[in-house]
Amino acid sequence: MDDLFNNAKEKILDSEDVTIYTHTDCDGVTAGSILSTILDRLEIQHDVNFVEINELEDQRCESDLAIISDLGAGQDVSKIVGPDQKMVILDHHPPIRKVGEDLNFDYVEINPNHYNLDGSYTISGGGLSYLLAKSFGFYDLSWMGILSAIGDMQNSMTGKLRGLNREILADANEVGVVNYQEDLMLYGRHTRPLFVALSYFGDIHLPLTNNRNECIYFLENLNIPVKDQLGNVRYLYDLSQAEKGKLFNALLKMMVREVPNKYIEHVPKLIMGESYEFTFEDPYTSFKDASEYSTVVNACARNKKYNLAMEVIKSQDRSHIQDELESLVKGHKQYLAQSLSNLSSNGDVEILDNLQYFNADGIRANVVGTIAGMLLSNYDWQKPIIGYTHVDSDEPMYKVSLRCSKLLSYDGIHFGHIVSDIAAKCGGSGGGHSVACGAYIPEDNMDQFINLLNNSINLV
Ligand SMILES: [Mn+2]
Repeated sequence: MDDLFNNAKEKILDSEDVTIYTHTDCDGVTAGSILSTILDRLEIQHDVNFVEINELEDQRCESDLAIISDLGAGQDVSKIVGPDQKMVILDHHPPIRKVGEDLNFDYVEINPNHYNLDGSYTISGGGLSYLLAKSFGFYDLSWMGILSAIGDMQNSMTGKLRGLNREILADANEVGVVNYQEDLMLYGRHTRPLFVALSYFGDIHLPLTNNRNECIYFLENLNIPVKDQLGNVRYLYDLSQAEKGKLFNALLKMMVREVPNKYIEHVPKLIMGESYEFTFEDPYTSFKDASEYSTVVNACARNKKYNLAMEVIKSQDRSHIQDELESLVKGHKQYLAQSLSNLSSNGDVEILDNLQYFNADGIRANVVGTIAGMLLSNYDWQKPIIGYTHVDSDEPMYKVSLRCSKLLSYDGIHFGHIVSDIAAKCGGSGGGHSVACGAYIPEDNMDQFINLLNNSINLV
């Protein structure tokens, strides 16, 4: 792939102005931020456009060069530029074009799937954008490659980054922008009190789930103080290795009791993994830990504040956007909590033999997946859960989001593949990760989709 990156580099150096088209999720926004930073440093004029997958084909570029990131592999890009213009495609999704396929213009397409590398777990759109930055010697941007990988859940199978992501991590570690360590996989390392983080922990329902008092009692029993000597509440970040070890053993014991035998060997992977921290950020902020940082980017992106998200990533000094950012993140959390409680109080989750589902109309399509994930521990974690909601389209269409426990994927089920097959049978399209994926399904075929999905898996 080195040759391809050099080819892309030449195309950039040959251009007076560039238009970037990037996806609207955390990976896409981060990829756009990396590309924009490269062009800033080269003093090349450029625009960044954030586009949904179904909007890409309609884009028309006026610049010398179009760069498409975290998108493009699965779309017809032939009308975006004309014969006198050039194109660079940096995408990790399954490609529809073969290597070297002729288009009407000069282009280079870089896609790990062309080299038998699985784009879901080995490199993200932002990772590819970083490798391009690296060809200019901009190693300091490697931390953004890590942020995009985590935002894209590239670590979801093993709890660790692997493949080309690992090489980006090595760069980031070497230039001193990212530290990583074996750690407990509790979300909120720097921003959630430990007992709160514990109450949200896990793919599976535990005695601790949504029960803060039980969590405090559990920690006290382990001699892990909930507050320090000054009376400040403690975070996972504050724990000693010995305390983390005790917590690991206790969680392991508790979780093993809760899962069927076939899952037991996989339980440690739910509890332990790798954490990634940005060395230049302050502790106890939303920006220190990569997964917490990705939540901030997602909160911006899902409220269509793409430029704000890009500013967060590109500028170290956030004082001028601090207030806007805080209220946005707070509003986003409130929206999620409100949507969740509306659904729960209406008892709107239907439970089938192998599947549970809810109609999410009234909830914004781009947070239905998040909501589904949050609902999972309240219902049956042993079955996947899907939510669906109407989206704007020529014909009446649902967007479907699926989430399931990692234990199901460790046991060999890949819902991204299953959903992709079934969506195609129902006149729609879909795909994604083993534990988090989605589809677009014509309204009239939604019942068929649910039935086929329910029948295609046998979890008992
Ligand atoms: Mn991506």
